[in-house]
Amino acid sequence: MDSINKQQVEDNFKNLTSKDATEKIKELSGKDTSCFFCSNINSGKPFSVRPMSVQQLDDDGCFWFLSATDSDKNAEISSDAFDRNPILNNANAAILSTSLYGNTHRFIVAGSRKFEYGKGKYATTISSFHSWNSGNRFAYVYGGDINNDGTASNDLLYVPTDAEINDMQFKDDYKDVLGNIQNEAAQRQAFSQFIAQDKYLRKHRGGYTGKYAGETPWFNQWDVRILQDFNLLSARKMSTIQFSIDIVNIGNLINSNWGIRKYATTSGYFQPISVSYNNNSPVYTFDPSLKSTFTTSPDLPSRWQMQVGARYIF
Ligand SMILES: [Ca+2]
Repeated sequence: MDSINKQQVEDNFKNLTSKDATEKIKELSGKDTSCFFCSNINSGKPFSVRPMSVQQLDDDGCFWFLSATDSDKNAEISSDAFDRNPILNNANAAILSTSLYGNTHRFIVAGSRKFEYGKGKYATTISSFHSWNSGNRFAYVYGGDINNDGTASNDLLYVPTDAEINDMQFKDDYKDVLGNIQNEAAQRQAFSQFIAQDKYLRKHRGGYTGKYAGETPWFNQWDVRILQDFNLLSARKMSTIQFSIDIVNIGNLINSNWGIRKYATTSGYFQPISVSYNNNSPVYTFDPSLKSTFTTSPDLPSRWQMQVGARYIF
């Protein structure tokens, strides 16, 4: 549309300001119940628009989109763009980064073979499916609003050097999750050891972590299905009784250390260290019981499962 406006001579485009702009906005919004909200971001992406419904327009030309009914739409816009947007300074700046979603690599091996024997009376089918996946993305963020923008989950973590850790103030007599009192020295030492055990953090000491720069370890899953057919032959037709066994994540059945998933967090926002302010000075707390970035998930993807079945085919 902008290129058309530049070419044609009709009077259909005009820059308005102050009272004239307000009056025109009122005129337009009074005619229609919806409009398109345009975001002209500068990240190389096409011009984007979002349909919105105007609820009210005040005398200063301000639109009000809030509604008394709640469909979570307004909250979703706010949370995704702000609360769940790990940043260094300005959450409104559109900066391209690694996506939180999707695994970068996946390798799959699948196969199936049917064995027939007993002069057609029996058949055994063995199927195997094995996949290897790169890990899920997550962001290292503070547990606390260190940049004071009103959100305590969107501030990317700075990885201090040991000298800088010595200058950080930790909350004395902090009680960890196990109920033990941890003084400043214990938290400093544990935080330094935590950084040292993390492959990404120890490479970025003296700098900030990247948005969704964390990646959980690769994981694999091996599934097996066995079908046993008993063919019942008669003069008129053949019917089959079939028994099946499905074993999901059979590697974990063979060895409890196989087929497991490791996570830093299930939310995508890992907060290893917390921060609050005391007279404008940051005060940190680090739980020394946190000794490694990744823990084994206790959820079903880290377990083996079996299903048995039977069916009559005729
Ligand atoms: Ca913040």
